[in-house]
Amino acid sequence: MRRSPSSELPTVAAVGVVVVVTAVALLSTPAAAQSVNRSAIDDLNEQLLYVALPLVLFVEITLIYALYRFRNNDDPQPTTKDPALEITWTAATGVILLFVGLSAFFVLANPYITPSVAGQTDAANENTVEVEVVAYQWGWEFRYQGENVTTQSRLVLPRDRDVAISLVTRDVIHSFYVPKLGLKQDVIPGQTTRLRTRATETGEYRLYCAELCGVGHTRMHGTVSVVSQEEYEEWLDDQRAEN
Ligand SMILES: [Cu+2]
Repeated sequence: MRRSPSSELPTVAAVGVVVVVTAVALLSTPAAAQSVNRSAIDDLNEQLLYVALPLVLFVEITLIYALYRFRNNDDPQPTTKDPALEITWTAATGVILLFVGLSAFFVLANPYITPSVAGQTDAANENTVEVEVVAYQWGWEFRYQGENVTTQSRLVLPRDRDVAISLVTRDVIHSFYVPKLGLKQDVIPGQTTRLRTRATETGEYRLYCAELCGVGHTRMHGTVSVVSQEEYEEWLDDQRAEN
């Protein structure tokens, strides 16, 4: 007995989705994140990918199958009313949107992603490294609070310690952007904006200005070096000796 096209369609689409999702899951190896900020953002991306991928595949496979299966259909019939089906797809869409909204909300509410959530005093404890970043046309200055150390272009941070960064500008709007550490914050004239992080991997990370700020904008970059606690203290001593 020949099966009707309508019963073949979901089966073909579902099998295709399972095969492709399994292949992607097996091939992808998650890389370690370089900071708690980056980790929160990567985890969200991954969660949303696992929701989005099956949906995209289901729709595409269904479309391709329907194009092929009904390619010689000279007598198309209008679809019949099916309230149960309509309620199902409306509710399913609602559940997916709720999941996406809640996932994003919990990442935004993370005090490392939105430092103002925790309040300024809550963010700083005695073990927190506090740095003031001064942005200007066209460079970056870093002032280590309580250490009497100021540097240009190069921000050195200890690994596995909380860092509270306050940002001000001498002139126009700039934006402090370190993609590998998941950090991005506008620096606005007349305001102090904030960032909070804890780097978890040592290394050299590129810092960019992400706000077009004049003819020297493309030169407005720097380095963020994440080092061990011992190296950090040695570095601070060297800087004080140089001053
Ligand atoms: Cu700039």
